[in-house]
Amino acid sequence: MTSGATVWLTGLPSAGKTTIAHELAGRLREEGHRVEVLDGDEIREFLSAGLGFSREDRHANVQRIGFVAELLASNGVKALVPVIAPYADSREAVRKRHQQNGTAYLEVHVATPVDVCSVRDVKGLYAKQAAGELKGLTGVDDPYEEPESPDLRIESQHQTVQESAASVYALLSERGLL
Ligand code: GGZ
Repeated sequence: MTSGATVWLTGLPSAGKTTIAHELAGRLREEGHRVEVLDGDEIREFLSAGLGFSREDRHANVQRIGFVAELLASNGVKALVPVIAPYADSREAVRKRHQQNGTAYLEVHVATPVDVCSVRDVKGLYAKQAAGELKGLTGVDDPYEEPESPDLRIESQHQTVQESAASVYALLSERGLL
């Protein structure tokens, strides 16, 4: 069985987390790896249905996703997780759970600045927030605690999606996870 691992891509809305995860997933699948992308947006429809965006709900969401990712990773799957995960203690709890189970865990900070994210505004959330139709948008009027020592930091505004995905691929390779 090939090595499983969780790769958590944390960052602001529209930072590029999901796009990078799917690009990387494609490359890994082509090479025969088993891959699952646990996308925050999709997960919220099912596993985290009913949860909102309070600190408590975001924490619960991240713990649920972390639990599933660890199950997958411990069974040889590359679990790619493009989920905001704005609170450092929530992320640390997920990392700890992986460590306790001896499962590989990599934190990738997709560090696109908020001014770039708000121009991209893939889902129109920044515009809604600016228009007063949405409150508590991560990075604008809700906290995002930047990772202090991620395994990798990606400046997505300075490189292509392919280059960003390649840097995560290189990290997996360096760590002996491919
Ligand atoms: C952040 C929000 C919000 C607020 C809705 N703040 O880009 P999207 O739109 O499609 O995916 C985002 C998703 C964020 O869910 P996560 O599970 O990644 O977040 S967390 O880790 O904080 O639990 C975003 C959308 O939900 N969304 N309102 N106020 N993102």
